[in-house]
Amino acid sequence: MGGSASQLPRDLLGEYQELTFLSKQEILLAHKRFSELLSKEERESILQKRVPKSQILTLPELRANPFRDRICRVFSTSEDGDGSMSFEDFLDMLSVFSDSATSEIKSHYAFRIFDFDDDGTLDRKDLEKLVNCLTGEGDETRLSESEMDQLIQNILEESDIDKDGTINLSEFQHVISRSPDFASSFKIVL
Ligand SMILES: [Ca+2]
Ligand SMILES: [Ca+2]
Repeated sequence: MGGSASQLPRDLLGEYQELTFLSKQEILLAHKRFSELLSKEERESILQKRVPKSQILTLPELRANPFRDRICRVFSTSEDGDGSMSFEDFLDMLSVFSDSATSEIKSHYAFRIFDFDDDGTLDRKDLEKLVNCLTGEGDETRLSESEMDQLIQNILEESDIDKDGTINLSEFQHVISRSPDFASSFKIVL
């Protein structure tokens, strides 16, 4: 690493510590990793720059995540909907996926990530995509149509308390609260 990378100003570091679940060390590491995604010239003004989604997805911690596209989409504040991230978007993402984030925050964002069409509720189509993300694209692991129907039926029976055929945020959080492993699995650590 050359010495030309810009430093994070002290007052901003303090502000980010207050606004996120991240420690000082985690913020500094995030700053380093984010600046490595920028060219030398861009590093001079890191806080004004956005990194394209394709670059963000080169991070091994995200590349391995089946929900990587949705994660970029949910945390990106880009008005073009292109999933590009500013440094603050990047910090928000790491904050939610950190060990210190509450499981309420985590489940709130998990819901948004799984809500593929961003309409505020998980319907059969969202659940189908969710299951496909988890099983992978391969023909061998993919569920047959009847297996998929059965699985979605089971998921809805478990979670759709008001029986309207979809899972809303509070129904989702209710299910998540019964699964103790969720918070520890919803994690990205640089
Ligand atoms: Ca939806
Ligand atoms: Ca419902």
